[in-house]
Amino acid sequence: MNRISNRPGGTDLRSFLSFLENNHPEQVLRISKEVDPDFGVSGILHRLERDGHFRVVIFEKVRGSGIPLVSNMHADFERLRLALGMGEGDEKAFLAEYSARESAPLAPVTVDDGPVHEVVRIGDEVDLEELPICTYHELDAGKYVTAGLGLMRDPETGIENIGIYRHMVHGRNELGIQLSETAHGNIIWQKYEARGEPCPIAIIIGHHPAFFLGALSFSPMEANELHIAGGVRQSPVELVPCRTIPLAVPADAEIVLECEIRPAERRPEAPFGEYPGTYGPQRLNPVLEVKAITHRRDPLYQDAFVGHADHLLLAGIIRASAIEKTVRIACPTVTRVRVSRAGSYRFVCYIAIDRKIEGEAKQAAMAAFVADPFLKFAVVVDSDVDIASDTEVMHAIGTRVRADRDVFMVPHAKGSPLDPASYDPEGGSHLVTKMGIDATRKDDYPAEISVPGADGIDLAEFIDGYVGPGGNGIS
Ligand SMILES: Cc1cc2nc3c(=O)[nH]c(=O)nc-3n(C[C@H](O)[C@H](O)[C@H](O)COP(=O)(O)O)c2cc1C
Ligand SMILES: [Mn+2]
Repeated sequence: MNRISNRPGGTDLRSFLSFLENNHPEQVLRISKEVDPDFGVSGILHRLERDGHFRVVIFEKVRGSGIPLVSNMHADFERLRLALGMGEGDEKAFLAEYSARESAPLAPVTVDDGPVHEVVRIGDEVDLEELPICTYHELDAGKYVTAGLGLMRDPETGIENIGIYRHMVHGRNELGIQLSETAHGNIIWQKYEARGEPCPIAIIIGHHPAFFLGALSFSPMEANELHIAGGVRQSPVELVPCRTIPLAVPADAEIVLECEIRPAERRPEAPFGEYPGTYGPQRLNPVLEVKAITHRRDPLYQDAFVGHADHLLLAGIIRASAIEKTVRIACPTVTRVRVSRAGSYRFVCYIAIDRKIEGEAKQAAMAAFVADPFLKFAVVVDSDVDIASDTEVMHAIGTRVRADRDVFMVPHAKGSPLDPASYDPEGGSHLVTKMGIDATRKDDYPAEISVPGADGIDLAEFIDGYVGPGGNGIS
């Protein structure tokens, strides 16, 4: 494990970007030509992704705004690893480091002033049009803020909560919000709603990827994601009090929108292109009034390319950490857990176990479902199966599963309201059917083929210039 000593990547967005530009320039792409916020930004990101490029992209000039746009920050695993200050390590090492930091939260400290208050615009001075907010997919209902970290406080417990919730732009000082039934943010908002009171929410835009990783931690309602973000970036978050709402926000953010969710008001929101690769359906969703915009003198606006690597990888890595912790409690012989890219980092999870007794595999699958409501397929394999390989997992399913014995289903379970195969995808139902698959070898599994002595053969003795694995094996 590689711990940060002097935090070369800094603790805010701009310091991480300069760290990348100075030390890992291959990670950054600057586009200076003017780009259209409507499909222009997403068009370039989409083409880059299709060509296998996952750099963070700085759009220096987005039409209609004087503020640069930082996009695609979380689309590449190596960047997320660098964000934790890890010079090397695979996904398994990254998850171990992330989980350790998640379990060591740091309380924030309050400061009087900070860069995020260099410019303060209140009331009539608020104009969202100043920001380079984009339209991404063809049928999207409008422009969307896609990487705002929504900070709220539970009115009963006083505990702060953070999540990213998408915000459709309704007007110069009005936004929509989609609070999934599965999000804590939804429960908190409902508490204000039941009292008929406005729900204060500060939308934090532009921060260090380690802050994002901590703020999005998959943790119980009682956990405060501000503390976890401090733990994950290994430095306490400095908070400055908002000017118009009773919340305090990270002093080193780029931009903050101080908002209130108006009680009882609803407006049509979406369709919006979402992570399953389909549009989330239109719903009657709450409306936010933006009471103030505060930002740095030369702010950076950050977005996330929803439904693409940027969004999928960030959310997926965090989910794997939560699933692994829960599965380990339920099944001590677990050797590895992976949320697969093939399942949009949400729907499909592979679990490798060193099976000792019957029933362990199903126990592990059930634990995975308990940990993550979005998960729909949990596949459990033996520990000699490399779960980094979808091919090896499919081989285990193909050869070791007898469906009537090894598959179980959980109908009417809580899943993602964006699941295109839910009980009512058009209506945005979050009820789904989950499937657990025990693809481990059973006790009656026949002997597997092997060639005696193969491991001891030195191929160079037989083949001139043999160079071993990789390439075509012959120089
Ligand atoms: C780019 C991105 C966009 C997201 N959009 C939404 C959204 O619109 N609504 C939502 O409820 N969750 C969304 N999520 C997931 C939540 O942010 C995530 O589950 C978070 O941990 C929820 O926090 P909470 O349970 O504390 O409210 C998004 C995540 C990412 C990374
Ligand atoms: Mn939470």
